[in-house]
Amino acid sequence: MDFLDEALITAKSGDGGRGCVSFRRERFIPKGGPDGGDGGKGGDVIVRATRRLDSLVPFRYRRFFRAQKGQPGRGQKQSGKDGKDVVVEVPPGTTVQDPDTGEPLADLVLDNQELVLLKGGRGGWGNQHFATSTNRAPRRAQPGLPGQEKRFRLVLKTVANIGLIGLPNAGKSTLLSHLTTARPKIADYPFTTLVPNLGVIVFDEGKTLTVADIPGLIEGASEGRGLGHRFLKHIERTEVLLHLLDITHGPVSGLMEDFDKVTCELEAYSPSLPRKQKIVLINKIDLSEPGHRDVAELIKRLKARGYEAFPISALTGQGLEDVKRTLLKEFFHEDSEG
Ligand SMILES: Nc1nc2c(ncn2[C@@H]2O[C@H](COP(=O)(O)OP(=O)(O)OP(=O)(O)O)[C@@H](O)[C@H]2O)c(=O)[nH]1
Ligand SMILES: [Mg+2]
Repeated sequence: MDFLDEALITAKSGDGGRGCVSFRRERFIPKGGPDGGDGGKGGDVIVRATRRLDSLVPFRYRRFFRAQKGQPGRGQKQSGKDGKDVVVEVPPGTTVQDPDTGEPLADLVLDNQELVLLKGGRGGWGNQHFATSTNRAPRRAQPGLPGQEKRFRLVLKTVANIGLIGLPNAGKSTLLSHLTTARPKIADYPFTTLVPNLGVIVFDEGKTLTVADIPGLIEGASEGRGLGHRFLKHIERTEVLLHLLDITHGPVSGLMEDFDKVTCELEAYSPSLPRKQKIVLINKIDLSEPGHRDVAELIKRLKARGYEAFPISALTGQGLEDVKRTLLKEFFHEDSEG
């Protein structure tokens, strides 16, 4: 899968057009006054979010964005045309940063949200503005102001309602493929998922929620171990996290350790992450014997810490109706019976 979540671009706004030096020429008026028009304004550099894009891949092929120059002014007080703006289209969820300081300059979350990154140069005044009582024939006009050139870093942080987290191999991608039409790679080894996958859960009445499946987290992820840290930013904007535990990692104490490990990594990455609404899914329940004591004990322990937990099988779909109902309630304040 082609995925790119960071890109560097250079953009330049248009130079202003220069003002014109010109004098009126008409029959019977031998010495017409100055009539040089103003130069047009240079085009702006605009960044705009569009839902048509979902990655920064287009920036692999185009890194330079230049707005048009303003046209020079002309005689008969005609102003030059303004230069055309250049629009840098990005997927929703993109932040624009200063590449040197990392300072955020823009955060584009909504479809069609836009912002002027660089203003075009103002056009120069034509000589019509420079006539005075002592100089009725000024030969002076202004050049336009130059546009600005600057580099920007684009960083895409996925905008999903729900984020899937857990250790590698916990079954996150399997769950994504069961809940949504996404078809991520699934395999029985850790780090199957290398880049985030997105899917959409469609409920009755056309309600939808987007889900982000990120690579598994391991201890030290927030310091750069494994792959997960690079992708934690993709769950920053989610509202609910589904935390998957693999029951086959049992006993209960081991599973609670798994849970804490992942929570610690989230905390180390950003203190606000663990405070997101979190629902725990005890996965691969089809592999444990029915009514297993561990499951009940685990649910009890998680509940004591304030978490709702559901036993599920991402593979067979067992228990997923309950999860969906809970999500419906959480996001749409709805009780859908049945
Ligand atoms: N029996 C059973 N196997 C499951 C279940 N969920 C996932 N698996 C298996 O567990 C393995 C890992 O599943 P993935 O969905 O790739 O796990 P992941 O969490 O996305 O793993 P990474 O991408 O490496 O982080 C695969 O062999 C799945 O078939 C389940 O509910 N029951
Ligand atoms: Mg995966």
